[in-house]
Amino acid sequence: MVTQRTGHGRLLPHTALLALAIAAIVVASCSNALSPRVALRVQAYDLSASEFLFGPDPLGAPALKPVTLEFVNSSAEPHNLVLLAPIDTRTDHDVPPGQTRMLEFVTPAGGTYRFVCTIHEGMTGTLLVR
Ligand SMILES: [Cu+2]
Repeated sequence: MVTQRTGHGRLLPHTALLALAIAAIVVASCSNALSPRVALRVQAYDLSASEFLFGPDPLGAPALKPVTLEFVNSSAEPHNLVLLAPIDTRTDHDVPPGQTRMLEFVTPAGGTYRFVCTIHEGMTGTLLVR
């Protein structure tokens, strides 16, 4: 009696745990593959011939979501978009006027994060995640 019960006791939890682990992996990979990426858009534009801005600023985004960020250079000058750590992703250095670049990343936890153009000192923006 006692031996049989411990025998079942050993088998069933392992089988159940294995099934749960497989189910968790399947659910996790499915939800990643199927969850649509959040579309964000930010542009660089000219305030004057020598003063450039990002807009919108702040740029809002949901926390912990895969996003596709479209960077549109609406300016007459080349610019770039660099999202600083912990996001740590960037376009190429010179995005010509009128061109668009796409960046993909997962947003961090709620907070404010800076992005900059490394060509123009002081050209910065804020990603507001919540
Ligand atoms: Cu710039």
